[in-house]
Amino acid sequence: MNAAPVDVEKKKILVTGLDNAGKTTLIDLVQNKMVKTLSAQPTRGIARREAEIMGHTIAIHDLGGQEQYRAQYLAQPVKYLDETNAYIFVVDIQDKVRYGVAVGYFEATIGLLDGLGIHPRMFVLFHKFDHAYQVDYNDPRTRVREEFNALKDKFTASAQKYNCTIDEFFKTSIFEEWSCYAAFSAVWSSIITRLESTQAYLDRLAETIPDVILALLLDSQGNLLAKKLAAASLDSAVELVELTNKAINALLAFRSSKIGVSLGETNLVTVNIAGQTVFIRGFESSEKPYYLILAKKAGDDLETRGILNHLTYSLSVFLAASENT
Ligand SMILES: Nc1nc2c(ncn2[C@@H]2O[C@H](COP(=O)(O)OP(=O)(O)O)[C@@H](O)[C@H]2O)c(=O)[nH]1
Ligand SMILES: [Mg+2]
Repeated sequence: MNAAPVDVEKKKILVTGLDNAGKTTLIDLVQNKMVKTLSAQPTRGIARREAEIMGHTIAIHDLGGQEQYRAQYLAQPVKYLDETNAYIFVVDIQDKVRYGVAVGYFEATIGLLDGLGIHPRMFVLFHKFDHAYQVDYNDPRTRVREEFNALKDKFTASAQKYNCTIDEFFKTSIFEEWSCYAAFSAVWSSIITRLESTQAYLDRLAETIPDVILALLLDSQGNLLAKKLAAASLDSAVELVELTNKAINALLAFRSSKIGVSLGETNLVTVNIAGQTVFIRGFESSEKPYYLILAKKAGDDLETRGILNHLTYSLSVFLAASENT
């Protein structure tokens, strides 16, 4: 179904949504913290940036959502939509007045993609899921959750009109950075086959270790390549999200610290976060650096170090073996 990619190494992600949805802020966040930027070429109404993930060049096209630009894309669909591998639609969940306009724009774009025979992986981000909105969403006395679900149904129905399926919906907020990384991590995995198998491998590895709460695999840029969460062992999903967020931030801080630089690729640091011990272990595969983050309930550190050595060895062999797939 997908348009055959001319260059398998190159992938295109299209990010659209109304103006003020938060697209540029969101991409800036992910790009600055996570992705190795190759280029940024802002132009009027469209910003194209390139990033590199697992040997793939990923072009992120940020389509401005102002009315004048929307009309422009819709009039020249081939120019803007061609060869899209993943399509991200960003909705300002706090902008209730424009829910209808947003769905209309989404549907018009899906229609054009379908007309061109392009069927990308599709993601809808309910963005700005924070502050007062989040409070209302969690308050059963308001109707916010019902409104949210009704909006989600509208997107699903719009996609179905063109026999398209939305791969995943996300609630994102720049105030919960992890929510943004998780959404983009799902997008990367959907278009890079190697990441799907890496995820399955990490799942299998993590299942063999007792008491693992969290296992994350990141590349040297901090891109989340795979994640395994044992939600059941924590009190709430919120706690887990916080732990993950802190672990990633600890890694990013560590990487830019003096010790992080001098220890190089065979480093191991431990941090105590929210009653858990978080191990950050750097390793190499095919001369490229990776990080494995493991969170466990405090216990026998020596045993965990042994486990980490075993895990990173397995992962480095696996990553090297899957290099050319
Ligand atoms: N509350 C909240 N505001 C956000 C979030 N992301 C972006 N914004 C704000 O939304 C406004 C529009 O953002 P921008 O990225 O320019 O939107 P764009 O037109 O879609 O590119 C800015 O004032 C941002 O600071 C978020 O997650 N939560
Ligand atoms: Mg913008």
